[in-house]
Amino acid sequence: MQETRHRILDTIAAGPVSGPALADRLDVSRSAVWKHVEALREAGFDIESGDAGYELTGVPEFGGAAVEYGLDAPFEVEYHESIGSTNARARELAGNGAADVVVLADEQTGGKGRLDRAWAAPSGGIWLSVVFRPDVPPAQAPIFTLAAAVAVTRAAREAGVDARIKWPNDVLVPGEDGDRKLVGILTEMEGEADRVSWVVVGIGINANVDVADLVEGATSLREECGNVDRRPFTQRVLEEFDALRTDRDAVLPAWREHAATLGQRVRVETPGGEVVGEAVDVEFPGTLVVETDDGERRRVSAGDCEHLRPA
Ligand code: BT5
Repeated sequence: MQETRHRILDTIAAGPVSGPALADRLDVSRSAVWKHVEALREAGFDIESGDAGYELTGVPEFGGAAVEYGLDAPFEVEYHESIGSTNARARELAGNGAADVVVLADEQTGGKGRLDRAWAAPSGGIWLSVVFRPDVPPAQAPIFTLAAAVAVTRAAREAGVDARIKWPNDVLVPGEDGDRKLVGILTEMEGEADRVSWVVVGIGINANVDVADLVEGATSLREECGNVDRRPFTQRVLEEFDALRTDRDAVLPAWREHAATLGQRVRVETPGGEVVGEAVDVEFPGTLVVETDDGERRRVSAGDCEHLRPA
């Protein structure tokens, strides 16, 4: 959000302040104050103007300005009520040089999973993509997928949901008839051999949506704990992700703590064939270590992972 608008909100959140006093404090003209207030009202902020001046009485439920307001992370948020895919838009922004921008949508009409699979994204979800430019080699990019999984898992657990991470990119909720998928993550990037140019981490959270509007095997926050307040939930995810993308040593310990995959018998479909065995660890930057039945330790850096019943 524009700096002046942010400061206006902060100032009038604490109580009414007159237009001239605001203009004075922010060192802008009175008509500029009026224009900013009008723009904020249009963005959904409730701003009353009484005898004592302007006062903030309500923050919009969801949207770009709503998520930016009070966000303790350096992201600008571009909001769309409906968009094809937030990842596609984020890639476009990344190509134009954007950094630390979040594309957020209420609904996606062409959401994408990995390998061009479709991602169901009806209205009421939290569909977002973070564009950033980390100073790391491309081979380390998987750490950001794991960081995103940790960030959402923490937010979901704080909301009271028994969320766990399935390697490499899902957040699940265990149920009587098996695990159900709450969140999917799609990381895309562009770079040279030694350095990433940009990374887009797409996070799809089935928030306030009916499971009937998703796919078989999916669940939602609404289903697990009732509707959530999407604004603070999204802020929580972005703040956690921001902390972890810079403190990369903290990612694996947190990931292990919430992992559903470790200790499980798994089958991983990798580009180089199938690996079956017990998932025993995860290593930087996101490599799964699988101990096969003949005692060999195989390291898998990408693939589709299935949790099997014990042999
Ligand atoms: C993923 O792929 O799980 C990555 C999903 C990433 C979605 C986000 S939303 C914001 C951003 N913008 C985008 O366009 N994408 C990202 P994968 O591991 O390939 O899993 C895809 C599979 O999950 C599908 O084939 C379905 O079986 C299943 N699926 C589809 N929609 C789902 C949903 N809403 N909830 C749970 N499972 C779903």
